[in-house]
Amino acid sequence: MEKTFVLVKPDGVQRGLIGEIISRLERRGLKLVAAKFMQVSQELAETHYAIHKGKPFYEGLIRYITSAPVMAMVWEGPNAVAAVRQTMGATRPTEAAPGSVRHDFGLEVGRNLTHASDSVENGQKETALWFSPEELVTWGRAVDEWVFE
Ligand code: IDP
Ligand code: MG
Repeated sequence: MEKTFVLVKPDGVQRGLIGEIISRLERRGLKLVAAKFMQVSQELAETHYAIHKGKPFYEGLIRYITSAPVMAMVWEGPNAVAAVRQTMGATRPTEAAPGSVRHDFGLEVGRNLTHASDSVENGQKETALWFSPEELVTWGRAVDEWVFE
């Protein structure tokens, strides 16, 4: 089953939106397989966002993601990568679809509340970066057959 890596960023944590965001993913039918509340180190932030190094917003992005704790998670489901990106909404909150997290709770791209992997490959890479294999829980959920065809 496809997995994707998700972060509730520091603004989402500070604003008390961890539960709201988890609730939306649960309600959608996605399955939680790992979760960790943590302070992000400078090193982890730089590795995670290496692809953005050199961009004008990079320094601010690193400051943002290390400014307060985050909730790091891995979610599983059919098309989990696309489903979670859709639930979060477009990168810029003013372009995010109504009903998405970034639309419903955000205004600025630099305070857009969440991260979600943008491909299956990056989902695997980011999961391996943020979690050790033992931290991923394989479990059967009673409603699985009513959510997964
Ligand atoms: P994504 O989070 O939707 O995948 P990316 O383009 O990968 O978006 O950018 C990573 C993060 O960098 C964004 O979520 C946002 O927090 C920040 N970011 C992207 N573009 C800008 C910008 O123009 N100004 C400030 N921050 C930005
Ligand atoms: Mg991205």
